[in-house]
Amino acid sequence: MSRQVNVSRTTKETSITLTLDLEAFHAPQIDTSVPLLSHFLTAFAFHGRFGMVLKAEGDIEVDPHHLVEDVGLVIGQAFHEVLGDRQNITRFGQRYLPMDEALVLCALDLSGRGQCYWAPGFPDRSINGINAEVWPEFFHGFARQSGTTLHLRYVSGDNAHHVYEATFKAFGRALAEAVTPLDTAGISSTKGVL
Ligand SMILES: [Mn+2]
Repeated sequence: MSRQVNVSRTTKETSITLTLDLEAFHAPQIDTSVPLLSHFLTAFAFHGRFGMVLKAEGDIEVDPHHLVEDVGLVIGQAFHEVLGDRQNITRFGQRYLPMDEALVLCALDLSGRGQCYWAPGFPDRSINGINAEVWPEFFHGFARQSGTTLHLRYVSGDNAHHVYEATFKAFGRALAEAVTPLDTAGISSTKGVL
């Protein structure tokens, strides 16, 4: 089964191209021009075992906000397209993920209804000049464009880098579970449609 898709999106603020392959994992090739975002997305792709080639540039001199949000939208669009009618997928995924003192929970449902529930408590400290408020924007963008019910919860952690890296890893593992094909044919819904 081939589950590969190419997505590109260009606006006056950002230009992004992505190749996503759910069947052929390779070392992530991520270049977003925001090294911290590239670092977190590499962790996401690696731990999700997603084949990802991502190139993104934008008006980061204004604020990395546009780029981070738009990368979330493009990754969300790629999952939306690659899953098609969402036949034969596990649908739900969840992961508690520790990184040293940090602990984060991600639980998600490839429901077709895009909404991110970002629980309070995540550190509001910036990392290397990147304001913490950009990170929920990534997940809101992904959830909206992919049609995913996405819950993210801060459990513990003092170090903002640990907390946000754990969040991206938890997201990768939970999403990997949800996209895993089912042995039994059909849609994972009693309504018969997602
Ligand atoms: Mn790190």
